[in-house]
Formats: sequence, C-alpha cells, structure tokens
Amino acid sequence: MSILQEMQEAVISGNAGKVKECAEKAVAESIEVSAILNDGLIAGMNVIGVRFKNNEVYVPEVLVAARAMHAGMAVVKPLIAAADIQEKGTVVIGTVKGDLHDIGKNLVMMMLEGAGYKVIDLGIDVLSEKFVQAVEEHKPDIVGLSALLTTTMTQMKATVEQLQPYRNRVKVMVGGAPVTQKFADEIGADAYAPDAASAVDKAQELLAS
Ligand code: B1M
Repeated sequence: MSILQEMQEAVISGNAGKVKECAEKAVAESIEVSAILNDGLIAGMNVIGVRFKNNEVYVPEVLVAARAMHAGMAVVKPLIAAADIQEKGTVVIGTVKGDLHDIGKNLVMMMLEGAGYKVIDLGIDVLSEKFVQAVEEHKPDIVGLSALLTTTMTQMKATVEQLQPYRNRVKVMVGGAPVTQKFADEIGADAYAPDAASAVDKAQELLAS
C-alpha cells in the first residue's frame, strides 16, 4: 500500500497518530502537497462523507475522522502557502444569534475543510452584523448559517436580509435540524443542506452557478 493510501485508510479509521506519521513521511519523501491533500487526507474524508450520507457511519466516526484529518493538515498547512495551492473557495460559517448548538456546524465545517475549502468559523450565537463584518473582511464565496432551534431560525432570515447588499458576490447556505428547503426558499437563501456531506455537494453547486 502506498503512503497516501495508508494515510487515506488512517483518516477513515480515525487514527490521528497514524495520519500524522504518514503525512510527515510523505513530506520527507517530497510527495507534492496537493497529492497529500487530494489523494490522502481529502480522499479519506470523502469516503467518510459518503458513508455518513448513507448512514453507514455516524457522528462520532465523522468527528474522529475529521480530527485525524486535522492532524495531517497540521503537518502540511505550512507547506500549502508555499506550494500556492488553490483553495476551492472560502466559506464563512456560524451558528446564528441565540443558538449555542455547534456540533452539526462543526461537522459541516470539517467536511468542507476536508473537501478543500478554506473555512472561517465565527462560532456560536453569531449576530447578523458579525456575519456582515466577516463578509467584508474575508470576502467569502459562501456564508453558512446553522440553527438548531425553531426560535433561532428567524435569525437566519434577519441575517439573509442584512447580507442583501453583498448577495451579488456571496451565496448563503442554511442548515440545521429544524431547517427545511421550504424555509430556505422562503427566506431567500441560495441553498439548503440537510447534512454535512450534502453541504459539500451544495457548496460545489453554488460555486459552479
Ligand atoms: Co439542544 N435542543 N437545547 N442542546 N439539543 C435540541 C436541538 C432539541 C431538538 C432537543 C429536544 O427538545 N428534543 C431542542 C430544540 C427544539 C426546537 O426548537 N425545535 C433543543 C433545546 C430545546 C435546547 C435548549 C433550549 C434546552 C434548554 O436549555 N431548555 C437549549 C438551548 C441553548 C441555546 O442554543 N440557546 C439547548 C442546549 C443544548 C446543549 C448546550 C446542552 C447541547 C448543545 C451542545 C453543542 O452543540 N455544543 C444540546 C444538544 C446536544 C442537543 C441535541 C441533543 C443534539 C444536537 C446535535 O448536536 N445533533 C438536540 C436533539 C437532537 O437533535 N436529537 C437538541 C447532532 C448534529 C450532528 O446534528 O446539529 O442537526 P445537527 O447537524 C446536522 C444537520 O442538521 C446539518 O448537518 C449536520 C451534520 O449532518 N447542519 C447543517 C447543521 N448545520 C448546518 C449548516 C449548513 C448545512 C447543514 O449549512 C451552513
């Protein structure tokens, strides 16, 4: 098995120590950073994403795989800037004001990172003004809003409204257990994703549109 296949398997099984070891070995063997990312780390996360979508693995496995992927990312991150690798896009993400739930949002974040996106995490209980500030500062391609409470879904609407002046250059994706496609349409969001793996697919679609 090649070192990249080994790395991929280690991401899938959530073995952070092994992923780190493989990444260090790959760097020492002068394997290109893009190959380490695409054929090792991201490939492993993609497998997990598909399995998660098909209910073959669950939240704990995804979190453990994402943590393992991060261990590898930490090794190659300093080399990414030097290698001038194009990120697929930038996503600013946060859980809306009044809402402290972040497990799902973190999963979405990790899957997006695993798929090659730069993700800026604004955390939880994020005011709509803070999303606007982040759009001005980071110039993302996508703003992701997460909400887990029916009471905080209204904050999504408020945030979409505040982002109106920027909508020609930024797309809005929403998600979270109580959120539906119908609600996303009603508030004028560009996309709704029911789970973390679909969020990656939707991000891809948004960037292509
Ligand atoms: Co709370 N909570 N909670 N809670 N909590 C729920 C959501 C609830 C359904 C439980 C229940 O009553 N059955 C209920 C909401 C009812 C409603 O409004 N519909 C509820 C409540 C009422 C509350 C409190 C009000 C309880 C209280 O204090 N009386 C309180 C509110 C605090 C606040 O936010 N202001 C509260 C607090 C908490 C804890 C802090 C204890 C904890 C959160 C810890 C944390 O997140 N760090 C917590 C938890 C853990 C839950 C449950 C048990 C689990 C949520 C979770 O993490 N699911 C939840 C009940 C349940 O869902 N079974 C519940 C796993 C996660 C992977 O799924 O978040 O849905 P999820 O994310 C998915 C998708 O939704 C999607 O992808 C993710 C991965 O597949 N997704 C996106 C999410 N964001 C996305 C964004 C996208 C795209 C997809 O694009 C940007």
